[in-house]
Amino acid sequence: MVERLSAEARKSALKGLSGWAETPGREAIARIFVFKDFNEAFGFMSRAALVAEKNDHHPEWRNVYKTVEVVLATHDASGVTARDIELAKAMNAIASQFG
Ligand code: HBI
Repeated sequence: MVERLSAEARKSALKGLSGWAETPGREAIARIFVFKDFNEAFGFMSRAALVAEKNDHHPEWRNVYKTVEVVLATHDASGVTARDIELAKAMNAIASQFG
């Protein structure tokens, strides 16, 4: 079972996660990605989905046209864990491949 990060650990992990922030009122982290168009947004989601499946750790996300809103938390730990930080880093890397 992966360990829930303390508030302090969450804050320091976020320092290395460009664009991500804690969600108010819930132990989770979130980012809004904006792409050129739907095609790129969905391409991002397709690649991120494969990483999520490989890691058995899945995002809570919403796509409206070229925007993808992502919230990451570890349900099993009722908070943010290293798995969320890892997936956020992977998502940032995938997003950086798009224009
Ligand atoms: N994804 N975000 C998230 N949090 C989880 O606790 C989780 C998951 N994907 C699969 C998963 N847990 C499995 O290990 C089962 O616990 C559902």
